[in-house]
Amino acid sequence: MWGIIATWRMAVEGIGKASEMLKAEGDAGDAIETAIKEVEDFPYYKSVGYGGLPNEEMEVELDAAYMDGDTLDIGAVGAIKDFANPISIARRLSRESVNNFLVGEGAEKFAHREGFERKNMLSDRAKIHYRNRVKEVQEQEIKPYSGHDTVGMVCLDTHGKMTAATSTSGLFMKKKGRVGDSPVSGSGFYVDSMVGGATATGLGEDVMKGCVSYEIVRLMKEGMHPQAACEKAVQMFDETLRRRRGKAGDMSLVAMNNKGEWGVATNIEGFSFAVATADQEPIVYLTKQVDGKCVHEVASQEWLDNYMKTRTAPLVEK
Ligand code: SD4
Repeated sequence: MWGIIATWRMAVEGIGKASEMLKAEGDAGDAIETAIKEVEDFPYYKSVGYGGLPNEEMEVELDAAYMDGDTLDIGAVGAIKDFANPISIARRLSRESVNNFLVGEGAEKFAHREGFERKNMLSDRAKIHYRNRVKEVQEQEIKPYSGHDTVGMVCLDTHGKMTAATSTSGLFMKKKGRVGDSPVSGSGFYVDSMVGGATATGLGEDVMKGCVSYEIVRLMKEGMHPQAACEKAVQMFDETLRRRRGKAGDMSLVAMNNKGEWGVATNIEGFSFAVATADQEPIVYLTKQVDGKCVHEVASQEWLDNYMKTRTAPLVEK
């Protein structure tokens, strides 16, 4: 058995590439890194890698993480600038015995010394988005910009090895130095090859309050199916936040266990995700809430066409 699941429609091309590697009995680490790089390199996704939306100071600061579910090795970078593939730097850091999570200048120094590709990650489109947003956002509380989506993946290879990985430009207009849940173990991701893995997208500040990815893996370890584990963890934590704080930020999680079974849960409308396994070609699903329950269905061709059209449409400066 092999499988890979990822947050958001944008992951599907990467998942396609990873599938070919997994089919050929490739390694879950190589497959997930390839898949995430594909998303990082695509200029029209404005929330991951090149083309990602900048912080308040118009700088693109990126967060990424990699976890090996066999050894439990973790590598992560926070608020790193000017490198093409943060995921590869995170994976490289996972092989160090200490200093596994580096931020800002320290992360950049490490990446430079290790010979990772430098790149100015601020695209012209992102500059237009920034200038437009400056006009809108003044004095408003910063929320994850709609369509501002972290890519998170969980992967299982034919050898039974599992990995998890994330990559994001975080919240649009975040403060310089702000780091979200995505590079934080247990919050943005977690994986244990003996059980399974989970990964999150949404408001990092809230996901971190509940270590939601770890909670899902913990529930799967108790014997729950990934779908039941995702539903329970997301629903309970969403309720907890509403009860204790009066509101809950966006929170969407996907999970896969070491049998290739998967699940999803979200507290928003219209969350998309992509899955491929030995039994199914890469498919994009969309979620919707029905009677308070999160259900998912295969995305229609019309939805898929419209997705790309809106992502690549010409941008006008307001
Ligand atoms: C963060 N979780 O930095 C990320 C942002 C995100 O959909 O996933 N937005 O908080």
